[in-house]
Amino acid sequence: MSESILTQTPAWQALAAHYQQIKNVPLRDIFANDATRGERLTAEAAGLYLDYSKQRANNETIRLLLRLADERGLRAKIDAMFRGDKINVTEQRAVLHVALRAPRSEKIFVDGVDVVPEVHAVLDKMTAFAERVRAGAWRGYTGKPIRNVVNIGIGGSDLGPVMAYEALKHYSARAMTFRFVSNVDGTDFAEATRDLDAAETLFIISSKTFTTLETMTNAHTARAWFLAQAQDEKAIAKHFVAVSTNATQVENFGIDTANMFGFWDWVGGRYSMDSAIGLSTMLAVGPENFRALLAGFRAMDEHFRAAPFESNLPVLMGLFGVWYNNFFDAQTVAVLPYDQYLKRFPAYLQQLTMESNGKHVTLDGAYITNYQTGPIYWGEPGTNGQHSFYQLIHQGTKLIPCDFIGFANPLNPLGAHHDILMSNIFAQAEALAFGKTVAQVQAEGTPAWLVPHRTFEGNRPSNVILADKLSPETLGALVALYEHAVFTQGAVWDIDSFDQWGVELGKVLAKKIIPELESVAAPDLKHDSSTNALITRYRRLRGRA
Ligand code: G6Q
Repeated sequence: MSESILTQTPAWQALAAHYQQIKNVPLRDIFANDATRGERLTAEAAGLYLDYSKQRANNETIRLLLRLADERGLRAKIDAMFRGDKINVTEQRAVLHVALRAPRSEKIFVDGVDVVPEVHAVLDKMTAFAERVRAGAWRGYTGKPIRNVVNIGIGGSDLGPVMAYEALKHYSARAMTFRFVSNVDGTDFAEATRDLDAAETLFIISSKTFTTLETMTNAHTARAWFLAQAQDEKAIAKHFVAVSTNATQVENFGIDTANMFGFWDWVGGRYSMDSAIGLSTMLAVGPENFRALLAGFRAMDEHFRAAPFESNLPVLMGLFGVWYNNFFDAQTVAVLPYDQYLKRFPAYLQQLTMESNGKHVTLDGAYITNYQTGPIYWGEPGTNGQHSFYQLIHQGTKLIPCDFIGFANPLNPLGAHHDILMSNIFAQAEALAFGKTVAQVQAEGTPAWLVPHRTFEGNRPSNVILADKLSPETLGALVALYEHAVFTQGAVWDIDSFDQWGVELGKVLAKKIIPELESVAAPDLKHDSSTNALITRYRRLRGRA
């Protein structure tokens, strides 16, 4: 297998040379020489305004990044995804989360079959079900309506639903309780159900494969918890529904497949929050808001597919990510939503970005030895982070590009709160970019010995994403923005952004260790000395020595 050739391409080489010229140019100077930059270096789509003027880039940088996108065949790759080509090469699958938000009139073919009617059939089934539950017409085994919904799933079958529920809580049915169980740690299930009445509780078992160990363990625990009260297996049909692609396993578990909501192998787990995996979201916010969410996704899809790259939000964001990751050697990206409802957005993005682009071989299987792929994503909602980790972003020795996300109109207007909140986004982005010079610090009468400590170098780049308000539409557009930025980067790095072989090894090893922990007789341990010693100590602490 040969090495990837990305770094030998003309655009890459030109960017490497250009980096040497621009790497020490302060944003302060760039802005001073260009009075309209803050208005010009912006783009807008699907209700989102992106200010990328505080990127360490000039016209030439942008020209070269766009050339890189062209050289890497981004346009053809976008078309291939939307067309339903099997671009997830290692799993031989199409990648069609965009079909989940296509209107009924669209036709998208996978293996000669138009998938859009199936998508809408599932959406209609979800709608009918959600309406019955929300109206109190779907009754539990004692005749009581459903008041509690517990989604059991993990990874892509959990992070999207949790994030969307939290993000859209303002629009949710407040008389209902929504809980999410993902961790195989029994505490997760115990705490999520301790105050719930089984007679009023609906479990959604969300698992594409319906074989995931954590989810199946939690699902069986839920079944036992429910039956301990209901005492009748026939009652299960009223309290358990499934979201899956695996009808056989759903049936084996004892769920009536009439209460199964399907999806397809061309929907990746981390790209599935707008498929039936979003059933908990629809139950919480109602079918109309769910469709508004899909419309937001769709608006960004259309923009990504049709807009010229120079004004294409996901393309620009993706390319700036490459710029810092590969030329400035930035290792992480901070995502900083200034909205409490988006508190789970960074966690959601971690899976979307890192499971997609944390890869070490190209699509052809060549080892990537001479450039970096996906960076580490992390973040917390503002303003909390300002009083903890922002210190390192402002004055540490690492470069951390930031994405600030904010909304003009609050969902909970309370006195001056919102202006205070938003002033912090603008102030942080300004401080990061322009800092505070030695001369400015001296002019404040700071003693000489303290001057270095109080100086801010600046030149810390950020995007500011601003929208009118956090609505289902805006959330859909925001998620699609990141989905497609991830796609753009995967296209440049020549990797499969849609597989996740890296999660396999640990799963296989855990399956091997489970019986070694459980067995009464001391097992013949054949691991390394560290793993053997840990297992032995655990067994002793559990009284199984
Ligand atoms: C996401 C991954 C992974 C997956 C979970 C749950 O892209 O594929 O996070 O979503 O492992 O899988 P199941 O839905 O099959 O239980």
